[in-house]
Amino acid sequence: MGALLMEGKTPESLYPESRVLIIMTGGTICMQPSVDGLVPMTGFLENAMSPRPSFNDNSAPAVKIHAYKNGVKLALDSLRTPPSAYSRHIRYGILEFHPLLDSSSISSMGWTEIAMTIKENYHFFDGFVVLHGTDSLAYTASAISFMMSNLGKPVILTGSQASIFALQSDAVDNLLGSLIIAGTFVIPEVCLFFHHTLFRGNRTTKVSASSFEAFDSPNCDPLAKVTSLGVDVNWSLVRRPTQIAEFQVAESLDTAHVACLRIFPGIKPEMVDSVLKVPNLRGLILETFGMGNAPGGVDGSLTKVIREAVERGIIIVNVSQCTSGFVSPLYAPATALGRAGVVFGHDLTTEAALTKLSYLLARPGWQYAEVTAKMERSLRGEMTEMALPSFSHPAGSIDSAVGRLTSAETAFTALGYAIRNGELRTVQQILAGDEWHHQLAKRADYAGNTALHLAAVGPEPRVLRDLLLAGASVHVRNRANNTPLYLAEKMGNAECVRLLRDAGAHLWLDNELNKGEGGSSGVPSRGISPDPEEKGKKARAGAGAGVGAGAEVGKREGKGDAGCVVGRDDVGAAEGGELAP
Ligand code: ASN
Repeated sequence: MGALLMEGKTPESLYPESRVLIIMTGGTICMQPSVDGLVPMTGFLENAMSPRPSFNDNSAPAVKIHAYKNGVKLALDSLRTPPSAYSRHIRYGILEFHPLLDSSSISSMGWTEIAMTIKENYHFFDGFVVLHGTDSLAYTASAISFMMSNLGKPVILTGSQASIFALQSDAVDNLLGSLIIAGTFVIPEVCLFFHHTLFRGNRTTKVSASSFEAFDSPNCDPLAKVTSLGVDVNWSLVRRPTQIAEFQVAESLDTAHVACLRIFPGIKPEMVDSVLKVPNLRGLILETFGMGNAPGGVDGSLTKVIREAVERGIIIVNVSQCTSGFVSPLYAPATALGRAGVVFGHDLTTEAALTKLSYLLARPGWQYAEVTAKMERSLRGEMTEMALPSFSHPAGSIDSAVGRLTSAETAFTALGYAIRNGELRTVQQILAGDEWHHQLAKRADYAGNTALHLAAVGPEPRVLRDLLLAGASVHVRNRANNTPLYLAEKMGNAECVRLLRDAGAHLWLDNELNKGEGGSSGVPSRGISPDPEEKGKKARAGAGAGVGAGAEVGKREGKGDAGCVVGRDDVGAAEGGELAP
């Protein structure tokens, strides 16, 4: 199916659009030479993206989209990409921060600004791309990953080693890859995309000052790779919220009272002591040798200095200077540090350790014991947790045949039946197996309906609750472009609606601005024609939940696979149920 091109008219497309907000903070990607060296320049949308066909299909260039900044509603110019390999356009606008920074100057205030901007705009976009300099990118990615809890949508940070205005640059690839992933896949993590690779942000570190392959994630495989065929997502690594709670942002970090110190051969205990005696210091990241070793000193004086600091309430976290591997009290020097009260950061990067400690120290009311305990556990996938023993249900322990199903297809079909019939126990048995079974909660059938879509129209809300707790995404849409919440509302499943909303689900706002200014040539309602009768119903439902009439209003064309009337005029493909909006 191709775009309908009419001479002299705005080209229209039969492909649906996703919507992504780009947040521009600065960095080389937007820099131009000046007498003072390279400096960031404003006007990225007009100057860098609009002239490039891969970022602008030249459809309706006047379309405005809404975004919020500090409570002010802004009308942003938007552009859209040509259809991607996933048969979607990505429509995007850019919010530029002032001033734009070289990322070496970013501080925790910048992290708060990024996180709060995403929070303000969370309900209006399918995903977020943050453009940022590379120098401190891994710190920012780590910091905002801790600040955000129950994230349900992709947040992708990227930048480039050469300016987008340079003849040879990595900027276009990095930006386009980020945009397509953010608008296509529900990867609900803070990620860093660079050189065709999507990393978990809090696992990254900048490994090259000049190469286009600037980042690595030495202790965690990439979440996705861009190949000539599309995007290859490693779904088994992707983390999802597994509690019923809304997206939240912790506004502040305490970076003012933490420090980082790299141990070197011959380091004097007095040097370490003077850092530990900086007034009001609350935490120190100690970069040690290999598996966590530091010179004890002939008389153990370094260990003594450290013990005294711990006794004063300073949290000292041991991380390795090596890029891969982990720290552990294996060797005597590391054991001595552990006995002195040092916390072992396992395979945390320095960037993640520093920002995690800053995040934990800023949580109101959290004391030493709580902070150190949280430091040793993974909060956002930032450290490798001890593998839990995986157990597959022994044959016979489950009284129904589904327990012995081996093929994913068959198991998913059985899960679907159980959900439709409200058989809670059977659903629990299927999901309670090993990781392979657990993944079923995230698959989709040929119509793009995930288990959550089926549960939303099913008879048993407790099934829906268990799926949410198993990590099912509330934001995935089926091929008709409908979310589980939309289906639950339409079926009048009040308890499912409540659970889904508690888990952060929301209906989509239509863009009133475009209705006003662009009329029908404005941003299409994701390819779905609103049915006037339904629209009234949605407006009421939406108003109660603090949102307006949704763009998810389905066209009454027939029964969708979820056993509910859904639209069919969308072409959103499904891949493992993970295709987003
Ligand atoms: N100095 C630049 C920055 O971090 C480096 C870059 O973006 N490649 O802003």
